[in-house]
Amino acid sequence: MFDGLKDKLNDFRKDVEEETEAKEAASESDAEPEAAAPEGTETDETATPAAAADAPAGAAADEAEETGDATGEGDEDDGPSTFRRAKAFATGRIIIEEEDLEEPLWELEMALLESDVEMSVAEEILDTVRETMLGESRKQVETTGELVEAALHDALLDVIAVGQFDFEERLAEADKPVTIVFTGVNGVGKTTSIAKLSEWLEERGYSSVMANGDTYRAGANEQIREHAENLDRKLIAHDQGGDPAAVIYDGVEYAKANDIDVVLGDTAGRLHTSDDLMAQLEKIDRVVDPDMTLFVDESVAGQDAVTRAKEFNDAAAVDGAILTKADADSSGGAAISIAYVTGKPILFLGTGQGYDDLERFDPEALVEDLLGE
Ligand SMILES: Nc1nc2c(ncn2[C@@H]2O[C@H](COP(=O)(O)OP(=O)(O)OP(=O)(O)O)[C@@H](O)[C@H]2O)c(=O)[nH]1
Ligand SMILES: [Mg+2]
Repeated sequence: MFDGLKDKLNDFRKDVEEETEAKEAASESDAEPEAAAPEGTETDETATPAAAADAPAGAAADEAEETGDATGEGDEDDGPSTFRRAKAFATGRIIIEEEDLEEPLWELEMALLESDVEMSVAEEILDTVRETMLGESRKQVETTGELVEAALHDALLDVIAVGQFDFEERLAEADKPVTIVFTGVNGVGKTTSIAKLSEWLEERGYSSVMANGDTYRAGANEQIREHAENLDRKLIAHDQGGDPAAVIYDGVEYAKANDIDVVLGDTAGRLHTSDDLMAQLEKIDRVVDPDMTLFVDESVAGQDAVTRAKEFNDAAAVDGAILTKADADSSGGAAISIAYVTGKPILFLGTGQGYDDLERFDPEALVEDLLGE
């Protein structure tokens, strides 16, 4: 799960380590009296004015400019900076400066975008990493690797944990039955997730009934009935073409009459632009007034899943998301981006086709996994 992203985050750590090691080696040799380094510096210092004096030659002027670019800034801080580095090196502290991070941060940004992390989310991550690494906290860690890890940890957690709430606690506190409606585009795993969640609830002592609000697709009843039978759960279904709101309403009535804790209401896959189907969702909202609407999408859809999450949330006010097929996704961009972009948390990850393949989404555990060896 998300192995490609893991590798890329690890590359960032290596990049920064290499940058700082090179600098540390340089400041170490600067600090040694016998070091030959001054030679280069002297040449630079004499070369710059000389080239400037001989300005007429275009090439020489270019060269002067280049030299100026390369060492100009350095000339001003080189003394204090080298001194600071040497001192820091002697005391075992890490000094990381903006210029050390420039290249690795650029690489990190590219890596995040390649992994389908949404642009605004990637920028937020970079800002936090930059701030953390240049800020005070650098003094509390021992190695550059640890510093990078701490910075990435905070940056990732900040975006991934947006809006998180304890699903089980909310369930425990809510009046029963709790009605949960599942929505999302075709084939992303809504029906499968309902079956998995029904099993997840059973394991925690909550009874549930399934209500098939997908009266649109041929074969939808048969599919969900198979799950209900496998799991020995009650299914409420009407004929194809019926009113989805009426099916879920019946599910709620059944739950009330039979002391069932949770109603799991399926719906047909739809696009947020499909007016008829969106009107159905609104009707479900009016008639049933669900306690929660969960947006389901597949992790493998990456950026598309992020865009859809935003569109559905705008259209139907979702409470949280289930991200399926995480087992087949190497990039992890959707998992990282959805909460930040929608303000609504990812609550579960689908990690396979079995009924047990549903994991509570735990931002802290995910971040640790992403940064683990
Ligand atoms: N590998 C993997 N496959 C999954 C996961 N969740 C669902 N699937 C598969 O995805 C396919 C579609 O799942 P459905 O549950 O039918 O999707 P749906 O959203 O209900 O589809 P429609 O009702 O047609 O809109 C099935 O073959 C599932 O087995 C998951 O977490 N991992
Ligand atoms: Mg379905």
